[in-house]
Amino acid sequence: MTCLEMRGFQIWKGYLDVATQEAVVAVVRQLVLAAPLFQPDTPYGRPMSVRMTSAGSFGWHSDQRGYRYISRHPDGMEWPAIPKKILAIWDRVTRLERPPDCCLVNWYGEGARMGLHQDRDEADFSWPVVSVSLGDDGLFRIGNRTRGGKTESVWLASGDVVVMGGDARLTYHGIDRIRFGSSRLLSRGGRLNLTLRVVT
Ligand code: MD6
Ligand code: FE
Repeated sequence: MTCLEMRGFQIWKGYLDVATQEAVVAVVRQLVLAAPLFQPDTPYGRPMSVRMTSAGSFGWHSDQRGYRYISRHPDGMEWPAIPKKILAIWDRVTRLERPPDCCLVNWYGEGARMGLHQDRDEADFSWPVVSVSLGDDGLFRIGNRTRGGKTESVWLASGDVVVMGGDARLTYHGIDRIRFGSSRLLSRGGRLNLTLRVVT
């Protein structure tokens, strides 16, 4: 297996084999039945193009009141537990004793994107964030620790795992676009990205 290193991000190409990708998609389908995808507004009042939900003790949310973690789905139900199959990926790639307490699920349909952002709503930036890509390819852009400056991009394919830790933990990053229909993993197309975080 090859690991690219880009600006401190570890990019594990092909980390999950197809059978594991299919098994993870199956548990994400169950998760989405328990905690439906929703389309949050940015604090600036515009809907995000990505649809999302979460598992774990905390779920990520955004609305007029800002970006934050909340302990229940916006519809009122508890977030489902993080599936063991997904926790196993965190264990294997980080070898940390502590499990994550949030798995954010992002679904990108045709035309969806995610602007350059920092992940900084967590309490302790010494814990890494791990992301798992499933389905269509996504163009991942990596910038700097402050806004602006030169960036570098890499296509993330289904089964790729990214670890953002250490000096890269507060680096700006985003998804410029997806190649809709490039993968056959998800029956209706699109891209799933799971990010595992330690929140508290
Ligand atoms: C995405 N990923 O791949 C968006 N965040 O759809 C992220 O925002 C991300 O890939 C933290 C760590 C790794 C990531
Ligand atoms: Fe992020």
